[in-house]
Amino acid sequence: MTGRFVSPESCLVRAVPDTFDRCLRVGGEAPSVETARRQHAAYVEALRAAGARPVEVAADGECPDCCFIEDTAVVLRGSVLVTRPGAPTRVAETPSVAAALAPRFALHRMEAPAALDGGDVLRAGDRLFVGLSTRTNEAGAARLAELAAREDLTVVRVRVPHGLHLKSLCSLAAPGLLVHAPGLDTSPFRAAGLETLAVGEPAGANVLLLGERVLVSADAPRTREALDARGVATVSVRVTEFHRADGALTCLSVRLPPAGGWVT
Ligand code: CIR
Repeated sequence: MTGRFVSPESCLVRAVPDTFDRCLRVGGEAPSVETARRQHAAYVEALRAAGARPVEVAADGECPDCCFIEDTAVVLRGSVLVTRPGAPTRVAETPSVAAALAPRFALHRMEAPAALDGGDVLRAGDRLFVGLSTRTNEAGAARLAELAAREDLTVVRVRVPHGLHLKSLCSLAAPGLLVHAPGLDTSPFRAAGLETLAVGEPAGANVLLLGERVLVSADAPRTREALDARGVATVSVRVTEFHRADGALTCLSVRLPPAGGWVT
């Protein structure tokens, strides 16, 4: 493995728009904009407390899902792929994210018919696991693989059997430990040397590893206990309004590594 796992140097977050209650979601009750803003502020504070200096991109009311900024950008090493999100209503989110990244990273683009959401890309060392989902297609995965190869990163395709994104179903709780929802085929991850831990709580499969600590949704107390029992330092964060919008912890930020390191 080249490069080492590090704490993010900084991260991009995007404010919750006034239109957030019109976000895409499979069903259930619409999120409250006001509560979402309070929870977002606490999430940003948790990032700050973990040392991952948050930088905010302004909200865009024309894009109700814009706070799910992870879906718009995938960090490689010195460059970033600005995605073409798989939901048509989310495509307009990317220009302002690209503008925020441009001073620091070389940017790559993605053209139709390729589509990819950052929530479908899980970084583990030199590997990028990419979920083929309702949002990410083979052309999107192929574009990612082409760019990744230029930076000595390997792309491993994984079928997303249900749910929105690959990272709705799994995420890293430590550099070598994958937490995952039951029903996900973990063989590609085990083949890459990752240990796997099934967690029953749907909100538990998406945790956010930030250096020495891991953010866990307050809706996943048993997952937190299981991680604490393994000596993982967890921090509970309440993101109920983002769960209502089919989102979770990783999707609310793009983590930016210092040179030579990788982050989740
Ligand atoms: C969507 O359907 O696109 C948003 N409502 C949720 C996106 C969540 N993103 C993520 O998990 N990476």
